[in-house]
Amino acid sequence: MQPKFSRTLVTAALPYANGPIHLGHLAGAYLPADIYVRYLRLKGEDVIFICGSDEHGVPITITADKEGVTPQQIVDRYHAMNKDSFEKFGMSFDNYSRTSLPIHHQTGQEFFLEFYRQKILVEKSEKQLYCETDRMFLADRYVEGTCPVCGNLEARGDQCEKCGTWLEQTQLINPKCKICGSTPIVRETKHWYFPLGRFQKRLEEYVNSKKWKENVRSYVDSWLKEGLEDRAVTRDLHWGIPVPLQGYENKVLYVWFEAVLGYISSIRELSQRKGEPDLWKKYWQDDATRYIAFIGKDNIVFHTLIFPAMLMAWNDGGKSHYILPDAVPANEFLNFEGKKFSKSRGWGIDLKDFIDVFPDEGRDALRYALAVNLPESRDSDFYWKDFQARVNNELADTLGNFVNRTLQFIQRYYDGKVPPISPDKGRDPDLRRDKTGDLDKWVLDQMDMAPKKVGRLFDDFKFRDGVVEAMSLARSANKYFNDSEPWRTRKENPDRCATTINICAQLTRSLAVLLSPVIPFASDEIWKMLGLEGSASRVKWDSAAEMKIEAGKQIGELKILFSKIEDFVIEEQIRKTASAEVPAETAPKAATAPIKPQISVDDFRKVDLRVGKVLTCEKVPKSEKLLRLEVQVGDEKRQIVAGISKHYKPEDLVGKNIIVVANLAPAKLMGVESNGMLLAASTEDGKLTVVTTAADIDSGSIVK
Ligand code: B3M
Ligand code: ZN
Repeated sequence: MQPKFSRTLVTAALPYANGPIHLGHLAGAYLPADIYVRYLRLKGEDVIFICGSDEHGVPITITADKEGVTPQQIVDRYHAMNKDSFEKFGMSFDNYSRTSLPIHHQTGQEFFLEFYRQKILVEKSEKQLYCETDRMFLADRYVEGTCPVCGNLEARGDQCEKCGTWLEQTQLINPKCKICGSTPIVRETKHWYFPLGRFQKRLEEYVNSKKWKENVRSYVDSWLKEGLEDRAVTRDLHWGIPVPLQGYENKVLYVWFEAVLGYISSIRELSQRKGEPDLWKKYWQDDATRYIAFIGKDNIVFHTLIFPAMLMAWNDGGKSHYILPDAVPANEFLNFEGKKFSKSRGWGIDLKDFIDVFPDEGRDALRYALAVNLPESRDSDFYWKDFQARVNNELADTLGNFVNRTLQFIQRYYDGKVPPISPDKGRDPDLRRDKTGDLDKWVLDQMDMAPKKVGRLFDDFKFRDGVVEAMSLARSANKYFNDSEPWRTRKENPDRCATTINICAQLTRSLAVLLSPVIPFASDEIWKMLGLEGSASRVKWDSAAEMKIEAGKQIGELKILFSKIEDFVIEEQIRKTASAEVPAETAPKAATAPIKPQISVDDFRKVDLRVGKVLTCEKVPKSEKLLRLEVQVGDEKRQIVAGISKHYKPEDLVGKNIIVVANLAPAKLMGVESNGMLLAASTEDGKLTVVTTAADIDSGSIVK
């Protein structure tokens, strides 16, 4: 199918340069992107692969504060480390840039000023927490306090991780500055907002005009259904791209506004390095280019709604015209040994540590084990035992074994030269087996179909299935070798044997091409062992269907492609993983949260606790944690939102007498007003029960 595009721009999410890249990152965006780009290059397509470090934002400054160094030192360390890890694992970027570069600052400011010139930005003043000790406005992650919904003492300024409530930092009870621990004051501050809501209609048309993966489309639809709200594009931070406006000297562009523009600045940087300063326009400003953005699921809204809206807004200005993403094949999450990766809890393994344990062929081994288990439509899991099985049973015993038997046979019995095919005389006298050479035909038909079948799956971003399809040719090749019994025909029917081994050499080459997007290093090893020039990743994809190896071809030096992973090696990794985090069942019983500072009875009397009868209860749309209750409190009816849907089915709460904090200031949670708070008891390890009256009593009764 001829693509209607003449070139493809592929980007992969810019990872924050505040920590090492781990397996989950590879599986989330980078490996699928690299497999796809390598495949397109094999198809002879004009493709450019762009990425870089995301070096601004609060994740960076928090890490810097924690280590007592500057943000620049953090990003310098992790940019270099991650660039090196990506290179080691064969991420074949055409450019891996970084957003602290001047060229990115210029790009971010250019877009901001264009929107400012168009007068589409909205300036809003808002209340924000300001720390007088650190003399700075506190970004959400710099604030911690009690969640007004579930009482979690460590709720962050933007969200309570315990009940999932999205918060305004001024809603936190008893907020604390996370840098110095002091109590911040509320101060007015001004920020510029991008009017995302104004693009809702056009974004709906854009979304409806593209093909999305199921997991992406449902997420986007829920955001559109909720209604798009204005998005802040400036922040009170010192680290980032300065806002190029008078009176905004102490503010920077919001990281999520400028990071996506890193895909543009990265190509501009590459263009300058190549001495073709306008090269980037061929990719970003030409409708003949198809743009595909590979990301993890937590970046979907930024790449399917916010970035397209920004590009639409730029295009409205008429200065030039950017293309929009044609596809955003976001993956779900990869878990590690059954749990989420967690840097803070040391749960997972970084690429740089992995390569220390599994050097050389470990790179392909990991690429392969992740590729056949990518979280393409749902979260998936990396288990050490599964990794060992994939390497030992598939890479070593299936692929490696076939390649080795074929080449060993050529070396030992044909003086290292690929023997000729003799179709007429090369028939097996035992026609029962081979009346029309159907054993050869059987395997050659599969070889003929393989690039089409695997290619179709890769075209649809179904990399797992594509790799499985390529490996099924390796399984058929092994069956062909076994059933042809060259060790027997070598004596009884040398022409037959020669035909078999020639076909096996062709299959070996075909597998090297089909698998080179996934295991590029091993594919090149096979290429070298076949005595072929160049690289398996630089030939034509469709040539995997052809018998390209000439009879008489001298093969190269042989080596074992994949050595098996011993049990003790894996057991050691499992032990290290287990010790990284004491399993909950053996952890010392979580001590209850420390008792808060003493208060007087007068303080307590300020809180008005009442009995409330639950009349109705339902889930809050788009939230995994919130329930909306209608509660009778005396003669008034109230709406209360609570982060307890993980613990209760709505119908179980109807009719219950709960305890309500009746004089708490109303709060808006996920867009739903909560007029009061219900009391619930919870433990550190996540158990929760709602407090109710032991016997029936009138609603509105005072609790003291
Ligand atoms: N750095 C979030 C992340 O690392 C963000 C991605 C930016 S892509 C422009 O997941
Ligand atoms: Zn909470």
